Amino acid sequence: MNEIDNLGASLLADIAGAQDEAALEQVRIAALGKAGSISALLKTLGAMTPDERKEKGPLINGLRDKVQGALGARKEALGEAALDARLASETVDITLPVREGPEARGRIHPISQVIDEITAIFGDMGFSVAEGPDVETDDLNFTKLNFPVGHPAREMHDTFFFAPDANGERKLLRTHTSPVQVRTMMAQEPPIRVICPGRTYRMDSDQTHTPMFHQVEGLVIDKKAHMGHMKWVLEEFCKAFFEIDNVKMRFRPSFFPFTEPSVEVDIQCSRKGGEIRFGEGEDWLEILGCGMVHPNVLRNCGLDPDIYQGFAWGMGIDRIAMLKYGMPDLRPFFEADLRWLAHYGFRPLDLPTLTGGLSS
Ligand code: 2NL
Repeated sequence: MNEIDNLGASLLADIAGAQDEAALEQVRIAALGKAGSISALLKTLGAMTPDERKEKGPLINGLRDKVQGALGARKEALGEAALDARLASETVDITLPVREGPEARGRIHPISQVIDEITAIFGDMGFSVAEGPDVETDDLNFTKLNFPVGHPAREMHDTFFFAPDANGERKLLRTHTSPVQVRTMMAQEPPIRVICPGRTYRMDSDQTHTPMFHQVEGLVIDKKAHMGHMKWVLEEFCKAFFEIDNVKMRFRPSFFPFTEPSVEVDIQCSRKGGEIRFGEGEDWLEILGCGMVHPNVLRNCGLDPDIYQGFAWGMGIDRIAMLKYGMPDLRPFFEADLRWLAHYGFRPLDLPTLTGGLSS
């Protein structure tokens, strides 16, 4: 055996004996590194005679290739063995429940949830959603809606008015979302099908009233929209919202300045053991007010009452949220108590849809 064969045999033995990648790297450096044994052999080629080089060159280069190949193969084998060992030691228990990420831990406030539910229901009937400012003009909040001078809502002690501006105009916090519907009628041609959810304000505060609360109003304007359509729309809404197949509804004559005729609507319910259930029983619960849009309101909004007619309704979101989800007190709605929200809030990824279930 010559020197080259000896070196080869010893390096191959070292490679086979390396037990991990670090040990293998040491063998590689000792052979092929700057001061390695094969590198030293390669350097001797330069000083050889051409005949000598012709003989030794292929042997030395062959040795280098063989060692490089063996190093590569051993490295791959060690990598696979390391992975096998890791797989054997790190088992995953797939029966453990998945821990929630931060995006799943937040909660949707019941008011937002109920607005999303109402939007899903009326969206399915072809309604769009309109929003408007909380700070309104007296004209849009009252005058265009046929409120007479001296109506109680126009009293200083019932509504939050701002100080008069340079023109003497007093802005106010809207007392209902009707001004959004007024804006809609003034801005677009019928047919109109729109719902307007949002914050509203009245100077009122006790167990069942907060100065800021939420309303959703709806408006339909067309050439032949009539009270039969209104009853159907409201009945379909109540069934979908309270997630019941049938519900009796009672339409009682009432009065609003902006509708004629005006109606208050009750839905059938049972009150047993302090629990209220809809679509069964002999009791009634008032749920909303509605009516045919007053001709004066149509005219004030630039629509000809001899061509167009329609219906509108309004209801309190906070109130129907309390009724649907059995929340006894209105005040925690606006106290930002995370314990309350953890109990009554909704999961952010469970968006209400008619097909997927509104509140599942
Ligand atoms: C209630 C009653 C109601 C309306 C709101 C309305 C809006 C326009 C024209 C005519 Cl632009 N009407 N809205 C109509 C009837 C009743 O609300 O008890 N809300 C809590």
